[in-house]
Amino acid sequence: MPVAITRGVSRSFADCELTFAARTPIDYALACEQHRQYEQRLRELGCEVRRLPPSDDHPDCVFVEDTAVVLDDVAILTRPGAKSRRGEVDAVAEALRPLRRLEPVSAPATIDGGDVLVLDRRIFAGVSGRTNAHAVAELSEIATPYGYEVIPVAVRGVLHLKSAVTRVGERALLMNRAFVDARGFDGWDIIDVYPSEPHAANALWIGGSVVYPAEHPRTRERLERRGIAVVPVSATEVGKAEGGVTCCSLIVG
Ligand code: CIR
Repeated sequence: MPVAITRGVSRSFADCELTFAARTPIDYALACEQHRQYEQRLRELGCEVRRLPPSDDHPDCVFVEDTAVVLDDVAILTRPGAKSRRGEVDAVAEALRPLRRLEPVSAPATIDGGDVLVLDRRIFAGVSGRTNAHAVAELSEIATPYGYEVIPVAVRGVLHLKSAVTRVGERALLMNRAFVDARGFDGWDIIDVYPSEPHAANALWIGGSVVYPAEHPRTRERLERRGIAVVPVSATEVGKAEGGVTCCSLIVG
């Protein structure tokens, strides 16, 4: 049974980092409720959810995805691009320790897990405002001996690579081509987000289904027309913090 590491919503969530979005009020109670429902969907899809307590000193701590890159044999501990987020890593490392060998990246590398899309033995690493070339080199040094190939990808106009492209099936990707160049993903069946839903590319593929924000109904229709089983969740509050559904868990298979 896969383990899903999650972390509760910080009481300081409203002070989250923002890069592209304008700050709008976040409803803390609603954020907690949506997070509970998200965890429940993960359980229904066969995960054992291990929830870490939130940290009030770390507004963005609910976004555990950014603190590690979990591969089959090793977990790479990140050094997040936003200084305010670096202290989030230790608690997640403790949760990962019984499950994986741990390898940290070190300064001057900065990397957020949201920039790392693992597609079988290929690791696409978004070079973004958060993830730099030093980190891509370190990732490659760590992962290559385990049989992975690390491929840097430019990301534009959005926070992370996985805000631009995620996996939604054995051979299918969901993408917004305005944010990432599709040519790096030759051989994949690419489903485009609906044009009026630019932030609809972040989906969590798990247990043969896709956990997906209810806020993108047109793109959801596109997924369903392709035969993809969609499990909707409300993700309005994490969306206001520039987060999505992959960001709120680390799946350890
Ligand atoms: C941040 O700027 O770091 C958070 N407000 C959002 C992080 C979202 N994480 C993700 O997409 N993996």
